[in-house]
Amino acid sequence: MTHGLRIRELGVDVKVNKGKSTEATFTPDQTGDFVGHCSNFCGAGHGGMALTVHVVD
Ligand SMILES: [Cu+2]
Repeated sequence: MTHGLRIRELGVDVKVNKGKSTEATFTPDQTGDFVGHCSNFCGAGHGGMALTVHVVD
């Protein structure tokens, strides 16, 4: 399946093509917890594909 990763508040929005890896580079300008989700509908587990990035000082 092709997946995606979107972390809106950090300006991250990448596609991850089936069988490939993708690199996302970003420089946060604020601290906090930022939730990202899969941005490409990928099947039954799609809604649970989330992660949290913790940005600390
Ligand atoms: Cu998905």
